Amino acid sequence: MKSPINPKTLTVLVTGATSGFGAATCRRFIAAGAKVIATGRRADRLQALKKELGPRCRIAEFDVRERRQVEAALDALPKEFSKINVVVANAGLALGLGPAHEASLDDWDAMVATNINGLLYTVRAALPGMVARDEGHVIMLGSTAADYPYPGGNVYGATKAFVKQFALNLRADLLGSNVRVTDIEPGLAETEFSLVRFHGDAEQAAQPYKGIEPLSADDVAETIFWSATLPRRVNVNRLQVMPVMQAFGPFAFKRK
Ligand code: NDP
Ligand code: 8X3
Repeated sequence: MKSPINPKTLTVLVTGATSGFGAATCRRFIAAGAKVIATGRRADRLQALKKELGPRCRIAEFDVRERRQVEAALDALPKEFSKINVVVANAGLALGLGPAHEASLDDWDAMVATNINGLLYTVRAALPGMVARDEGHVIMLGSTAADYPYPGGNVYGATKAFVKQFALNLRADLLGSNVRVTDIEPGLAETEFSLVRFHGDAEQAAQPYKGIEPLSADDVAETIFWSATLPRRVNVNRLQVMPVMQAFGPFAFKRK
C-alpha cells in the first residue's frame, strides 16, 4: 500500500495568501515541512507572512486578473521553488448581495475576472510543469454557492459553478497522468470574505456570522492539506464542508 505523500516533498503555490484560507493554507503546509510560494496583491501582508514563515516561504506579488503578471511571476521562480507540485487556486471574492437587476456591473466584472479568469491563468501557468513531471495537484476553491442558490448570490454562485465544472473537466483531460484535481467547496467561513463582499462595511459584514459558529480558515486549510497528502492513487474530486450550524432550507414560494 502506497503511503500518504510526505509534505516535505511539496512545493505549494497559493494564490490569495494575504488573508483567510490562503494564509492559513500557507501556515499549514509550512508547519508540515513543505515549501510555499505565497501570492497576493498586498505586499505588506506578504512581507509579514514571509517574516513569520521563514526561508521555506517565498512570496510573489501579483494580481491574478493580469495574465502576464501571473505567467511572469511563475517564470521568475528560482530553481528551488520552480517545481510546483500543488497549486491552490484560492484567490477570489464576492462583491455585493443585491438582486441582479440592482447589482453593480463593476462588481460582476471583478468577480468574473478574479474567480474565473484569475483562476484559469493560475492553473494554466502551473499545469504544463506538472504534466511534464507527471505529478502534481490542482486544488481550487469552489463554494457551496455553486450548488445551492441564494438571493443575491447571482454572479458569485455562478463563478463557483464554473470552478466546479472546470475542475471536473480538468480531471477528464488529465486522465492518464498523475496530476490530481480537487474542488474544495466550503460553506460559511469567517475570513475577510464578508468585509470584501460588503465593500468594507464592518457592521454588514458581521451579519452572516451572528449567532453561528462558522468554519474557520484553519478548518478549510486542513481539508486542503488532507486532500494534498493522501496517497497518490486517491483523487478527491469535490469536497463540500459546512459548519454544523448551517444546513439547507425548503424551496421558496411567492404566495398570493
Ligand atoms: P479573504 O477575503 O479572506 O481572502 C481572499 C484572498 O484573495 C486575499 O488574500 C486576496 O488578496 C486574494 N485576492 C482577491 N482578489 C485578488 C486578485 N485580483 N489578485 C490576487 N489575489 C486576490 O477570503 P477567503 O479566504 O474566505 O476566500 C478565499 C476563497 O475561498 C475565495 O475564492 C472565496 O470565494 C472562497 N470561499 C470563501 C468562503 C467563505 O465563506 N469565506 C466560502 C467558500 C468559498 P489581496 O487582496 O492581497 O490580493
Ligand atoms: C462563500 C459562502 O454562502 O457566502 O462562498 O456564498 S456563501
